[in-house]
Parts: sequence; structure tokens; C-alpha cells
Amino acid sequence: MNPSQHADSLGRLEDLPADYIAQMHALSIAPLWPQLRGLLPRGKPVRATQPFVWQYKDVRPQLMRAGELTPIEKAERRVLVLCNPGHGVDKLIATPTIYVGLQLILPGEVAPNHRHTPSAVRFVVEGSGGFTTVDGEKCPMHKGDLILTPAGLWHEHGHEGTGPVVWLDALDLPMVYAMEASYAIEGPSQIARPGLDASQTRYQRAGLVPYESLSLNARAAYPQIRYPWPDVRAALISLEKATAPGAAVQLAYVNPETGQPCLPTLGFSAQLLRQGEDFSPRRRSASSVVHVIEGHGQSEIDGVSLHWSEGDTLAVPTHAQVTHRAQNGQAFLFHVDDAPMQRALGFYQEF
Ligand code: 1HN
Repeated sequence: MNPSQHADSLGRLEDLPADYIAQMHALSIAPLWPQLRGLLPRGKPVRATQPFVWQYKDVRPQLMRAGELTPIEKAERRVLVLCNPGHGVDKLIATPTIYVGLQLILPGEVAPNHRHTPSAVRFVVEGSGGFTTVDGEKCPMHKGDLILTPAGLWHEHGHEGTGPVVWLDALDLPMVYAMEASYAIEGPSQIARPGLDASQTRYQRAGLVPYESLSLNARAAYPQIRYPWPDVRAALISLEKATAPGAAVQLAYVNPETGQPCLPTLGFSAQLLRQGEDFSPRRRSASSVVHVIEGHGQSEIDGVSLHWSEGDTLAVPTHAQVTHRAQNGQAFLFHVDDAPMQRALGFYQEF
């Protein structure tokens, strides 16, 4: 054996005497070195998460069937969870840190009030007449709207219209659950304040905030709960005109008072993919979920080709090499990533 091979081959568990292993295990201790390379692979993490697409045309009929089979009272939240096949259907994760599901609410139904330690967002996929009330602020849900339900804030859903309403839920649940910190409290239905939500009054225009919010003690942790899609779409179309070929036409959803990501754990952004352009962002340490708002196209994720169209949702593993391409016109994508928590932990990287 040459010296470099020797440096690479750490001792295995089987190399140790059986009685020594038994004694250690009886004491609830274990040697690190047989597992060290598994815990800290060289250069790049080992990833079980697979590049994957859930097509809305496949999931929607199953969700509508849930609407027939399971009354809301038997579900509280009528959700089909998008499970990354690299992790199976029991873990309920799209990526190691991101939970996503498609939720169906039917006319007249109520998803009762609760609050919990995981943070969530809703991104509306179809239908109208749905609403979410968050700490007393009633937020209408139109296609493409983003609505935050941050950790600890009361939230309940309802439907005052006709036809099904479907939205994508994205939560930091896998991380909160892994921390053994996930729990909920149920409460009575909220009394919503009359009037419009803050996206239509206090935070209608970027660069302008209510004057009194400049005094720091008057600043809410989550001043804007709803981000209406028509505003985001129009802003992307304006940004496209000022963006160099090949550069990202992408807007981050931020807290308008701080300019920081709107939730502490997960980041959200909307992207316009130009027709006929291959968009290849730098490889990054964050995992993400991409939802197709409008248009169709194709993505290469770590060598896997995935075709997508409106309503589809993709899983992007950490450290993945990614290219997105819109076909037959421009496309609009909604991204959820775990970059905020990776930044907070001090290891977010772009390569
Ligand atoms: C939750 O609170 C909702 O409020 C949806 O609509 C999905 C998945 C796991 C944990 C909490 C909701 C959820 C959830």
C-alpha cells in the first residue's frame, strides 16, 4: 500500500474486536473513524435528493379525488405532499430542508385556525375566492400570489367563491422537525380586521414605507404578508428590459422594511426566463424547489433532463448544476430555496 492510499483508508468497524464493539454499544458510545468519511465526504456532499418534476397534470386528478374522498373536517388541511423519490414517501420532503404540498380547498370549506413553529408560505396555483387570514389580516388568494404564514402567526383558510382553489404550500418543516421543535396550537377563528391587506395599502410601491415605521420600535417583524402576482409580473417585465443577456431576470421577495429575505429560514424569488435563452446559474450550496407559474420548457439538473409546463414543481438538490430553458415563449418561475438558513449557519456558497 502506498502512503496516499494509506492516508485515505480509515479503520473500519469490522477491524475492531467484536467484544470491544459490544462493550462500546452497551455503553451507548461509538467510534467516529468508521463513519467519518460518510459524515464529511471530500469536496462535495453526498446527496440522496434526486432532481425531479411533479407534473400538475398527474397530481391534480389525485388532489381532486382527495376532495371527493376526504371531507375537510377529516383533513384540517387537504394536502398531497410532493415527496422526493430519493427519500421515499414517508419522510415528506422535497429536499432535505424544504417541504412542499398541494392544498385543495372547496367552496364554503374552512381550514381551521392554528399557529406553529415551522414557517410556511402559500403560492396560489389555481382558482379564485380563497383567502387566508394571518394574525387578523385577511389576504385574498389569486393565482400567483405569495402569502406568508411565518412561525408563530395565527392562520386559517377559507373559500368564498366557486370551483376548486389550489395552492402550493412550502415550509421549513423538515428542519424544524429535525430539531424536535415542531408543534402547533389550535385556536378559535380569528376576527379579521376590515379593509385591504398591507400589500394594497402600506406597501404598494418598492422604495416607499410608512413614515412611522422608521422608528425602530414601531417596526413589525412581518410587515407584508401578501405579495400579489400582477405586481411581481409587471416588475419582472420591466427588469427584463434592463438586464443583460444571460443574466438572471429574478426578483427576491423581501421584507420591505429591512430588504432582507421575508422569512428567516427559506428564500423566495420569481424569475422571468427569456425565450430561447439557456439560463445557467452558478452552482450553489442551497437546495431549492421551483414551481412553474407560466410557460413551458426544460431543465437539466445534474445531467437529468426534466420537461415542465404550467403548474409543475421541480426539486433541485444542493450543489446541483442547473440549466433552465423556456420553450415557445418566455416562462415565469417561482423559486423556494434554503439559502437564508445556510447563510445564517455560515456556509452558503456559490461556485
Ligand atoms: C400547515 O399549517 C398548512 O396551514 C399546510 O395550510 C400544510 C404541512 C405541515 C405542517 C403544517 C396550512 C402544512 C401545515
